[in-house]
Amino acid sequence: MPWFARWPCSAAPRNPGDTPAFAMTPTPFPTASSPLPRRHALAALLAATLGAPLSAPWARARVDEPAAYGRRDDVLALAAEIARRHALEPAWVEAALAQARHQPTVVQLMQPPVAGTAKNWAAYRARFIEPLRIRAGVAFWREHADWLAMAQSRFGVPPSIVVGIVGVESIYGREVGRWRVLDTLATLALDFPKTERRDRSAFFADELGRFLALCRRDGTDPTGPLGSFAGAMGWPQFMPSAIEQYAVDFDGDDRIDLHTSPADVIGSVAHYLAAFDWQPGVATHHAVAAPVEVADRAALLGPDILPSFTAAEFAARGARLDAAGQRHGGLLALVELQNGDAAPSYVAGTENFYAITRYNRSSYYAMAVIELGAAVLAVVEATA
Ligand SMILES: [Ca+2]
Repeated sequence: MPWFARWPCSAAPRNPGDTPAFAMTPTPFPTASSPLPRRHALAALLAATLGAPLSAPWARARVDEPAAYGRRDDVLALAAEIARRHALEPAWVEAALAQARHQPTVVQLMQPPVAGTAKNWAAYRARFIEPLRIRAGVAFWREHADWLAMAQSRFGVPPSIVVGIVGVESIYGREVGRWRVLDTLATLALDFPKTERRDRSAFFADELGRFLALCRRDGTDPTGPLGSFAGAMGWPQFMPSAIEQYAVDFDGDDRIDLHTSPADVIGSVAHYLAAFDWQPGVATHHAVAAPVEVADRAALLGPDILPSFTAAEFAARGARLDAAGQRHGGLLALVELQNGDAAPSYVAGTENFYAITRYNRSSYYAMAVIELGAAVLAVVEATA
């Protein structure tokens, strides 16, 4: 999916100093990623994610005025660091990075949004909750219903959420990105458009190292794999770190394939959410009328999307939850979705709303995932 919505996300780090989550990309907002604990060391990783199944898009790699990085001093220094960190042969890493090409368009895409750009949930929603994507989602659901059910059984994540994520990320594999991952990650590691408050070059340097390590292990030519302008790959648009930690071989063919195995895609997305504490059976959000008093509203909006208040605390601040929300046993977040010059929309996000934002740190993203999944489910149920 094209990166059209470039306003900053309204997501809050779980902890101060947290860097962003990662499966990013064609996802609407530039999210960074965090050095999260490695819960799973997976074998045979990119067997297909970076391997043969990517062959189709190979020849169509997008290139804008390419200029190979070659053997610049900073390139050599980065190569040495990556080789050391991942126990790779320095000469192999240097040779790989020497082939990386600076992509000016990628740098432009990473520029921060223009100050004052109004967020608009209604416009954002319309890009994702639309007939083409819903139809594709219905077809995906029907074709892979068994894997979706198995993922729910194994990880507790309902089909509608998995279907929503894969739809928003890549329209079920139709838009997986056409940039050489080597180029985009090298460009963002070496030439990130830095500002005083924003420099994610270290994040991309880390992803570049993980990408090269995966290529080396699987015998993949680093110039082969394609992805988004931010380096995310496959139907679920996983960054290299996410592939390392959360991708799973769900169909049991001994390789992980996020490009041609819908089963692996479904299992990997569900596993990702489960790893971020998805609570089976808990709603993603509840309807709420925000407090009328400005101070009360500001207090509830303070922690942003991090669930921080009980239903009773919502009530005490004058927020009116629906009946199910009033019975919610966990914590809630008052999520504000701006609508340009019109009045904002509000929902009470649960722990599961927050879990979706670990995929992409944006409440707008999470809401689009939820609503797309719900729209697809409605059609699936109505036409069963
Ligand atoms: Ca597999």
